[in-house]
Amino acid sequence: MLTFCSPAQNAHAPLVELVNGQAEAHAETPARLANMLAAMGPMCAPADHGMEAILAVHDADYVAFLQSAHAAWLAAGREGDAIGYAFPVRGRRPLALERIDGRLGQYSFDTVTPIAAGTWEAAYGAAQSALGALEAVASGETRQAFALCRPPGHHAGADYFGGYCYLNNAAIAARAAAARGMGPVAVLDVDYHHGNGTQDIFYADGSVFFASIHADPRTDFPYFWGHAEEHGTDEGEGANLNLPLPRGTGWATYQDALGKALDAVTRFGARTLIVSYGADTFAEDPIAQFALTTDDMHRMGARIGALGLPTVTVMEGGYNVAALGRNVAAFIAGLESA
Ligand code: Q9C
Ligand code: ZN
Repeated sequence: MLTFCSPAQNAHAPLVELVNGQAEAHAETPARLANMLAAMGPMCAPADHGMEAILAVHDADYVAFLQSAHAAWLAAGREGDAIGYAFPVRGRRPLALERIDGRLGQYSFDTVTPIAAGTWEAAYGAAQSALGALEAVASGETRQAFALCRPPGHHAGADYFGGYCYLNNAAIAARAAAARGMGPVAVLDVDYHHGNGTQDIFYADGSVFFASIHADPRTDFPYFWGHAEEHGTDEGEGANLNLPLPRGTGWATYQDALGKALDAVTRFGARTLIVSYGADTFAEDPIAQFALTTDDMHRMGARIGALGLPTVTVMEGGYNVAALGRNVAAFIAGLESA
C-alpha cells in the first residue's frame, strides 16, 4: 500500500486532556505514529499541496485562529497548551470576543483537544498526507492509498476543533476528490467514535455520502451527534447514515453494520471511497469499549476492499499504542487481499 506521512506530524505533542474531572496524560501522542511507522514499510513524504483544499472545507477565520491560538495563549501570559473552559450553548450569536479563553470556546466543543505549540504545523502536515494519498489515487498511480494522519480529523467541523482533531483530513480528501471529477464520493467512518465533523461538513451536501459505524452516542463521546435518526438535510437528505452500536460489540454484530454501510455506499453509486479508519474498535483500546481483534481488522479491510473502488484511507483514532501498528497493518493487508 502506498502510504503517506509527513515528518511535521510529530510537532503536535499535547500534554494533558481534561476528562472525567481530571487532567490526564493525553492519549493522542507522537508515540502512536512511531509505533505505526515501525510496523509498516517505507513512507512517502507528501508534496505540499497548499491551503486551497483545506480552505474548501474549513472557514478562513477558523484556520487563522488555529494558526495563531497558541501564540495568543502565550501572549496572555499562559504556559503549556491552550485549552478552553467556557462554551456557548446552542443558538448563541456570533460574537467578536477578544480574550483567548473565550475564543477557544467559540471554536471548540470539549476540553480534550489542546492547541500546543506545534499543533498547526502537524495538522497541516496530516492534511497534506491525506492530499498526497488522494493524488496517488487520482493520478491512477495506484487504486488504494493510505494516509498515516495524526492528529486525526473526523471530529473537526468547518469551523471547530474537538475530539483530538483540528483539520478534517477525510473531508479535505473527499472534497478534493469531488473537485477532481472523481465523484460521487462516499466517506465510510469506522472509528469507534462518531465522525461528527465529517457529518456536519457534508450534512446538507447530497454529492458526498457519509456512513459511520460507531459507539452509540447515548453512552459515548461525542454525545451530541451520531444518533440513528440523523439522515441529512436539504440536498443532503438521505446521504447520511449513522449505525450506532452498543458497548461490547464484537465482530458478529459489527459485520452486520458494516454490510449495511457498504450496501448503502454501493446504492449511492460511489465511484471513490474515503475511509476514516480508527483502530480504537480494538478490544484492548484504553478509552473505547468494542471487542474487535486484530484478525477482525483484517476482515474489515477485506470487506471494504471487496468494493473494488478507488480508495483513500486516512488514519483516525486508536490508543493502544503497543498494538496500533499491528492493527493498522492487518487492516491494510485486508484491504489489499480483495
Ligand atoms: N475516557 C478520536 O478517536 N474522550 N478521538 C473520550 C474517554 C474523547 C477520540 C474520553 C475521545 C476522542 C479521533
Ligand atoms: Zn475514535
